[in-house]
Amino acid sequence: MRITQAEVLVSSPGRNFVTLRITTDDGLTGLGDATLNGRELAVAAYLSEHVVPLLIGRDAHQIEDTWQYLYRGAYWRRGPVTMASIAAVDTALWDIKAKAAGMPLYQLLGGRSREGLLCYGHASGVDLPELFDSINEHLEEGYRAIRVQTGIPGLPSVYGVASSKNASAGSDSGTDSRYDYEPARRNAVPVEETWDTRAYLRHAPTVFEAVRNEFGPELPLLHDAHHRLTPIQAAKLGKSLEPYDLFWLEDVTPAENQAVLRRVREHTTTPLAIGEVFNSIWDYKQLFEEQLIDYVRSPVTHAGGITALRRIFDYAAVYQIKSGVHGPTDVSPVGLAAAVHLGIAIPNFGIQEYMQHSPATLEVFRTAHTFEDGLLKPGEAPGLGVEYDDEVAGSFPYEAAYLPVNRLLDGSMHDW
Ligand code: KDG
Ligand code: MG
Repeated sequence: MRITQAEVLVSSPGRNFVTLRITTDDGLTGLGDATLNGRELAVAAYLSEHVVPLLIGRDAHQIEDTWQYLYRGAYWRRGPVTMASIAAVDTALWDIKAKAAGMPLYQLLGGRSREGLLCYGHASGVDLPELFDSINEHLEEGYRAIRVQTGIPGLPSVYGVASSKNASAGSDSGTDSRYDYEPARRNAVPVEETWDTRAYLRHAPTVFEAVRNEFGPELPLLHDAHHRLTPIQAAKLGKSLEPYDLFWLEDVTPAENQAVLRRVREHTTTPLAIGEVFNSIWDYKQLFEEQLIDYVRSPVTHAGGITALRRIFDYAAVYQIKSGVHGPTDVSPVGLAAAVHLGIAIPNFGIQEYMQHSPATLEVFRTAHTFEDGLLKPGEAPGLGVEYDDEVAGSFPYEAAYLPVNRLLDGSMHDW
């Protein structure tokens, strides 16, 4: 089965997506997600200029060899642009292989290990009443685990927190107003936000205390610190949140310097999740071998595809570390479907992030996976179970959009 065509599809239904579609000589097609939020066109160019020409004529069944060819053959290994490109090829080839077998992809990955994937949703509020409303809405929708982010007194806005319910931001682009902080604003340059770590460290424990008082001890709660703390600040936060029994605390430090996580671990038993900006198994080596984290955040889209992420999960399992795959709306429905098929099969599944895609996105990407009673299920369609509608996509052209950047109150740039 030879590859005859590979198309790079860029569309913006609610937000920007880069999708690779591979076609074979027997007419099968496969999809892969290559979306890199705020840097989408770099991946599109890498694919169309440097990868697509190498794919034509290759045996679509040789997934591992193609992965090695693109990884080792580039000479310039790793990096988000390269690994998102390889991920898209790898995912599309798994989609094709499963369609050729007439099976949903998870069957080729070893079959079902569970009925569905426990998911967490993004609850947020500028203050406690709005946060509680948001948690209640998520619980009514079936979510059984909740990420909690709130406004911080003194700061005009905080990333990860929807603007006040009365605001209309987001509704014009067909996005869910609960998630109006993502997609990033469609601006020529990023929006600049301000940040005050001391105010955050004072406020966060009071929020979790209030949430536990209102919702009780059972509900799994998660929190994302978005890489903004020093090691000792991270240690302090983990310690101060211990009474509220978090499922995890995410991205406490930038984590490029992995050894600093030792300091955090020395001080707190709050479980740690890291890795949404990592792109290779090597990024996890020290974190795994010293057991410095509890959950792996990489998505299929940014870690080199199903082949590579499966390898990362197997390596993690040796250290009793579990999956906690990144699932914001900038991972496309194709990337999410890949995570669902992988998550249903692996032994060390932990939790799946599930931030729902907008209706506009789901008009372009028709998906077989479902969300029932708080669990994501892959469906039984052959392959990944995602169809891309070119006609609808044509009405959503690319628009430049950026995540915000972050400055301290004195104006200096801070970690995102
Ligand atoms: O592209 C960046 C977003 O996906 C990221 O900010 C979302 O941190 C995030 C999360 O945990 O979903
Ligand atoms: Mg995160």
